[in-house]
Amino acid sequence: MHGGDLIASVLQAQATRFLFTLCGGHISPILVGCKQRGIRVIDTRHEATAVFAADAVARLTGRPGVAAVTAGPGLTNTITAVKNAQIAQSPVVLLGGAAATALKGRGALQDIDQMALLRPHVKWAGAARRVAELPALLEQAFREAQSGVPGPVFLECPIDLLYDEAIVRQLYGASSSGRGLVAQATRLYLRQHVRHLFAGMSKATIGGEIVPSAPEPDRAMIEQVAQRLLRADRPVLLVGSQALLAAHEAAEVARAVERLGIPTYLSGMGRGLLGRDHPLQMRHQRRAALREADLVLLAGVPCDFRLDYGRQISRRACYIAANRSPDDLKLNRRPSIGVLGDPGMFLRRLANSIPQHERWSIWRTQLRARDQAREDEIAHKAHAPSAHINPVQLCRAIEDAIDPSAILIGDGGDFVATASYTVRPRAPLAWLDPGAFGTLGVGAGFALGAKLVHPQAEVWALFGDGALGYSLAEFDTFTRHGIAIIAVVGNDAGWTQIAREQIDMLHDDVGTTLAQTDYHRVAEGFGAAGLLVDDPELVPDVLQQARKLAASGTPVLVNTVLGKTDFRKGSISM
Ligand SMILES: Cc1ncc(C[n+]2csc(CCOP(=O)(O)OP(=O)(O)O)c2C)c(N)n1
Ligand SMILES: [Mg+2]
Repeated sequence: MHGGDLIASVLQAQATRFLFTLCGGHISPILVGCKQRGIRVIDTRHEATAVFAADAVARLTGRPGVAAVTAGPGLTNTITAVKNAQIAQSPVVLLGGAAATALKGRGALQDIDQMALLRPHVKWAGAARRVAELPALLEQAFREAQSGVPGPVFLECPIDLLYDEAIVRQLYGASSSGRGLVAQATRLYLRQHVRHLFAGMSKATIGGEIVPSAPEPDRAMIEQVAQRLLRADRPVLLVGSQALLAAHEAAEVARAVERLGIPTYLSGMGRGLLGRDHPLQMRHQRRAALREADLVLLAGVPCDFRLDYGRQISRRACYIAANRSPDDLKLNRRPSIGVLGDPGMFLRRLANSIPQHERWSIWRTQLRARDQAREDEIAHKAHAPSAHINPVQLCRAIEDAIDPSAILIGDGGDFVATASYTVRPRAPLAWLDPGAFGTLGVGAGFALGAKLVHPQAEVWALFGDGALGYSLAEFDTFTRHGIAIIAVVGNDAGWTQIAREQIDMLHDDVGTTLAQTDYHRVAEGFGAAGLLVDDPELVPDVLQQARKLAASGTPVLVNTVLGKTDFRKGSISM
């Protein structure tokens, strides 16, 4: 076994099913080793896509997703996706190739200080310097990625640790031919160096699957929360991504939220937790609900910009937070009760510690009425006249078209924000967006990861035309690997979310306009199916056609020509 095989064996022991990559000479043995062990190697057209895909696998399975990229530019290309995973607290294991150990700092191809590059963006970074270390370091990477507050990790794997000893000897021997004293000394040094690289191989062992247990919330504190909750008249619950980290327990978290009976808002990976229509779930007017609530419970949601840095919660309210991160627990605002631990587990235990009883029905009815009023307003907006397709109307057509199995992915500005208010995820973990980093460009990678994890599901990637630019070349990946996703592009010929504010405030659209490009034809060029729709009347039929094509195994891009609306007017995030 060479180092590439060792890595592949560890991945196999960790039940890794997919390795996302873009090839490079530095990592070839990892790719070949993985293929030989039945791990599906998916080669993408950009390293960021590989990491985004690994991130999606992690979010949907609750186990680390894995990507391997080559040294130097391969790694620098991943940074945005790695940072996105860090901010989203997603356990991604990134393997990076590197220059040969003896050639570091000597001008070798693509040799840069990779550890310094990655360290600020990962939870843990390790560099292997001997072949025998590879299994233990990779196992540590898996442990670190998942424990406590999960996040991406990085393991640097120099090329001379990945090939077998004979090849490495040859590699070093070949670079030191000559008879002089210096050449002989170099050869001796290198021989020693190679011996060191391969020392201790007999002791290298491969351990079993690592599944760290979730950090447990304190029982006494849960009891305290329960007592406080029972005294509340107008409680509101927010459930965010962190409550869904244990993906296989999503259904139990959903049952707990139902049992609690608190009016609930869902965000991030929490969206879809209660299915398409649940009387407890509110979708609109969250700000007003938070202002009026006398108790606010944040389960895996930090008080960041999305909650106006905590200012949305009334000063008079009892504010309770459950979070794995001690920093997020008191970010911008100290909770009345802060419970450190897994928020999903917290909700489950809390639900078991309050007696079943119908509560808060007047409050719930009040919020429900307001929610419905906003729904009616949106329905009204869908009928506003528009030169092309009205985005609200399109999103409502998507809402009508998608299958119960659908997984939705959002990558874009205004169009995706509109979709997030109108298209309802059908089940837990059926909506993926970048998270708090707001990264454009996640779409193709997320769709790739989602379709691989759930091959039977309909995967709908909703793209702004601007955001699509980052993902377009991956239609090649979808075609080559038979990843039959459905992409719907809201083509408003511009970076509208930015243009809207820029024009209003600075009276200039410079840098924010795009062309009404034939993206469907680009997808066709890559071997996918492309559909164009400009007529609102035809939208439902075209979406059905897209579903049929995808069901028959063809990836599809639906290019929808959008008109203007004022649906998103006034919304801005800072
Ligand atoms: C990587 C990255 N670059 C730039 C931005 C800033 N940004 C936020 S929304 C947006 C516009 C998105 O345009 P599009 O995808 O076409 O969606 P639209 O708003 O037009 O519906 C931009 C450029 C970002 N969030 N991420
Ligand atoms: Mg746009």
